[in-house]
Amino acid sequence: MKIEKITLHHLRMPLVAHFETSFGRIFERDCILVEIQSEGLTGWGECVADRDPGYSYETSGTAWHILMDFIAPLLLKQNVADAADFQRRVAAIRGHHLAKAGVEMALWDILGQRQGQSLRQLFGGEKTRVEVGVSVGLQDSPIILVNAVEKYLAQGYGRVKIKIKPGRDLTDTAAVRRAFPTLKLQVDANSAFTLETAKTLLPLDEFNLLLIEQPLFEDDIWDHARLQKLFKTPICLDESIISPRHARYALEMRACGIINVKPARCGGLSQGLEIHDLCQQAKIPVWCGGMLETNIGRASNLALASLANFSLPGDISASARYYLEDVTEETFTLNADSTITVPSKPGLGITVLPAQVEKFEMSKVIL
Ligand code: OSB
Ligand code: MG
Repeated sequence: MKIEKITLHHLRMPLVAHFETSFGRIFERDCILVEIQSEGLTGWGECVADRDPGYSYETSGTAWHILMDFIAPLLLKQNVADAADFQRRVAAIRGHHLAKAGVEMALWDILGQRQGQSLRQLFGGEKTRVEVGVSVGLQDSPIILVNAVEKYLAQGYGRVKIKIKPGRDLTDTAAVRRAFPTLKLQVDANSAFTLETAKTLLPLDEFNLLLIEQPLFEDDIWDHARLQKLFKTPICLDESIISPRHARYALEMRACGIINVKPARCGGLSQGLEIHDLCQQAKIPVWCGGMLETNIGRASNLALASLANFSLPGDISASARYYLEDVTEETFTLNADSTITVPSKPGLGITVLPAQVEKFEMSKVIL
């Protein structure tokens, strides 16, 4: 693919309701849409770096800089064969996985369109509908949390994740478990505990949770291994897995029983696919995490989650859970069996609406 033009769009999307994690509360979600023109085709990608460096050190600001000043110049006027070729070209740029992943997604979109194949087909995914759940942020009280969960259950979600942080862990989880004794339930701490403070979470073992996500520091696979020995409930790593290599470390150290695959965190869909395969061989289940994406990133997540070893429900909710208005013609809705249908049209299988992009655009640059 000859890369003729790259346009970056910095968007700020108002969320339908605020979203709070252990690192903060947001009312709007930033992202950078990467639009690539190649031989008569347009590919779209979504860089999920947020305004603040809460989840990751990357922000929409750093990603903009890396995309504009380092990644784009390596690609413009070049003939990029595929995702592997792209990764070779940007290998000298250290880190900045979220920035790289936004571009890789757009390249996959073009590749699929060229070959008349959906991303699911390109990836060899076998499922045409994927099981999904909803990630519920921290609420102002356990009662409000139970009400929020109830609202999502009424919408048909069959699996719920709640966010926890020190002081808002056992009581919140107990309240939800008491209200919904058989619900598929899991918790996510987003690195808010230490090896010492995480010992206060031991009673979580009595709540029949699917998993406990990322209790400790993002760079601390070793302490997660020590912590996993204390818990019956599988620990699931999110922030710690920044490459297939880190996935291998975690498996070899038995630091977790489950991995949350977010391709962006690992530098792109190709790394997400590698981690899927690695875990499949090791008989470790994976599931697809979410970053409050627009429908562009959601289409990509659905295609990835169609692979066989994505055997737990993903954090891929219906469009309406996130935004009142999105940037594509398509709207993703929840099927009655708590699944979402994987796009089947070539590439990402979505049509971006330029007027919608413009509506939420903070800045734009054409390279
Ligand atoms: O840790 O999984 C996380 C959103 C932003 C940053 C980190 C996380 C999340 C979520 C939301 O949990 C999942 C979704 O997109 O629905
Ligand atoms: Mg997480």
